[in-house]
Amino acid sequence: RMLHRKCRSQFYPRTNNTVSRTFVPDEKVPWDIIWEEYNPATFTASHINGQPWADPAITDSNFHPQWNRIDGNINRKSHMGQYQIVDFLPLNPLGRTGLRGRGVLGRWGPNHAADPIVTRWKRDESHNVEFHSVTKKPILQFIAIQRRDTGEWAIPGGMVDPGEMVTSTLKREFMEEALNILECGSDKIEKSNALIDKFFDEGEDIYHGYVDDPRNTDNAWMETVAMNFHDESGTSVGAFPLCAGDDAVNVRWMDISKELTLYASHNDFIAKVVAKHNSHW
Ligand code: RP5
Ligand code: MG
Ligand code: MG
Repeated sequence: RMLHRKCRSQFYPRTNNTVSRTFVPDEKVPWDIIWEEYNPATFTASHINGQPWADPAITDSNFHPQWNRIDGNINRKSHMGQYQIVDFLPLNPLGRTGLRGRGVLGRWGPNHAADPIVTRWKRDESHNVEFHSVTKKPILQFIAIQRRDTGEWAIPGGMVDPGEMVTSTLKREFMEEALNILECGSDKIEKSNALIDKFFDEGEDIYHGYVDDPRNTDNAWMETVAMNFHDESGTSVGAFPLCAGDDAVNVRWMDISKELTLYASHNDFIAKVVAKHNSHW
């Protein structure tokens, strides 16, 4: 069973260390372990109030969420199966996080994202694939962005808009965060629309489920669909100029190995891509 860790750090992110989580030891994470005195603080960031992407307060008399369902065009189903509702609030399927409320997340319950993992082989100046000196395996690279919120490197993922197809989110978030068409849109990319469409049509499923995101709480959590888009020859998207945009402050091709320390549980998704390609780790 998966054990979440990044959502049990001492302070809740983006609060200048003003919001503390109750310390939850590993063995007390599962809800079925009885912990009578467990009474964490409740925190929902005030800036999410009234945002079009956020749910109303749980006490709002006009709010009638359909838990565990497709609710209008909002997907309130979890990849992890049915989640419980306790005292009118969804319960994090992985267990305790030391904080109630929604934190900075918009939705009560699952918040759905998509993660495009764009890869190519690492090559030398003569365009030959590079092999690792110890493992003798070819080295894979993926497009990583540096997140504005925590400064950590991550897959350029983002939230699925209401009613949006996940396949569209994967492509849209990649274009926004790694290619920044609006500000850096080069000729090369503009002339490559059909190529980009085709590239994003041929993804491989990597993971769908819970993300160990530092923003998770007892009542709101991140889930994702991660897909791998691989440029085998390194001549299509693998040769595009990169430009950080939206919530990314930096973007680059990153060599893949087990030394990576990425945001949330992104390392685990990258490890699955490595297994598919039998590349260096
Ligand atoms: C992570 O947060 C997901 O895996 C995805 O990469 C990301 C989506 O949130 P934003 O980038 O929109 O903040 O949990
Ligand atoms: Mg984004
Ligand atoms: Mg993002």
